[in-house]
Amino acid sequence: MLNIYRYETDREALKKQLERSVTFEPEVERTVHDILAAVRSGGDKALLDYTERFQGVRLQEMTVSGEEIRRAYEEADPRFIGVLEEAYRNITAFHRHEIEKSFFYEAEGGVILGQRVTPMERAMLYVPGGKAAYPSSLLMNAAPAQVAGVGQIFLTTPCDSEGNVSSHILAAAAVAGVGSVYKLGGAQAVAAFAFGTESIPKVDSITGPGNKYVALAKKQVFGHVAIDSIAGPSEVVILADESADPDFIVLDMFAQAEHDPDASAVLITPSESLADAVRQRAANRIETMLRKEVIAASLSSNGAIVITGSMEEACRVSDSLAPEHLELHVENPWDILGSIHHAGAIFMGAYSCETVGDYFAGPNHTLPTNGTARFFSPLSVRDFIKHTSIISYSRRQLLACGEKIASFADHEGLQAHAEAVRERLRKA
Ligand code: HSO
Ligand code: ZN
Repeated sequence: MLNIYRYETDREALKKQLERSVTFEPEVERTVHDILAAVRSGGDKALLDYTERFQGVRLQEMTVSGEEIRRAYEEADPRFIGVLEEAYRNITAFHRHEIEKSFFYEAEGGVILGQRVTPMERAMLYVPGGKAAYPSSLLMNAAPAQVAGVGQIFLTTPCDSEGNVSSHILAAAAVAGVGSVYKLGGAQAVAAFAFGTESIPKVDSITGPGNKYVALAKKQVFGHVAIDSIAGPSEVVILADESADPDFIVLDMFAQAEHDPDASAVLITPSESLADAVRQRAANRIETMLRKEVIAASLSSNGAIVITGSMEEACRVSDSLAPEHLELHVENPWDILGSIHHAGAIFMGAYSCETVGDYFAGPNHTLPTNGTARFFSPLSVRDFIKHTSIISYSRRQLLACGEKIASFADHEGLQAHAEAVRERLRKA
């Protein structure tokens, strides 16, 4: 199930094993395109028609009532609510550190320049239904939007054929104080919030994970609204030395693999004995796992154990993958942190496993996948704010440099630009 590759000699085979394709089939692109166009022009009726077709229910009411949300909260296991509340506090506390301040300063000659930070007014958070209906993702999307100061937050999650949505999602919505919950899903929900319909408000931002229809719909409405990154299958790279516990590594690899047959888990280590122990224990332990088929499919098609010549080389291999999650199971993780440049989140040492970050620690679990950690960042408060430049020149200040500016415009052949300045110089 898990093959061992020697980096020195098996580089090509390893490259093949870890190759991910993130292309969307053209038929899916077309379907999504048609859904977006239909909802954009047909509004509520098109939205309800698609919901009936894909969810199997003609909705009388598109929203979940406050009463239903309250009931989900009250009927949930109070210990689960307690954990949700603590996780939500941790996530909120972390995201408060991301708040950006406006700045203003006095430039040369007393000119005042600045950048003002304001939140988006309306955000839609998408939470998938079915087997990936994760309350954790709801908290991870709601907290940064709330900390940013977004005025109105709408949550949408697809309902089942009876028109019901997951009670765990509703309980998490109650914990996060999100009271506006819609039962819509798929590309049609993205379209409705991107363009607005008679009953759905047009929003400024759409975030949250989803299936390929949702991902493509987000991609296609980008520009009409802001979106977060398009998440691919989840990945973990584990860098480990002799000091690592092979059981911890096996379970952390399984944790990644159980998400999806396309998920990828890779151990990179200079230690031959650790590589062997992990392979052996993974083979023994898989039988005990409830999702063993998914785990086995993921590990055999996208998993690997890589033996490198040194820890420095292991760091370079990890950097070349720019993994979504990187765990450092080494004696002194802080010593090698500086050798890692590309990763969505780095988990320091044997007791900082990815599960801690998925649910509880505070940093966002929406992370750049598929090598995009080279240039993208985790979901954050920054995704829910925007910047406005502020420029303030007085008459005297324009007089001092107006001719230079006008001559710049002359060089671009833009007469009105130049005259806009010279008129002021003449009248001064
Ligand atoms: N590992 C996933 C997030 C998640 N795990 C949700 C459990 N629930 C992507 O970072
Ligand atoms: Zn996870």
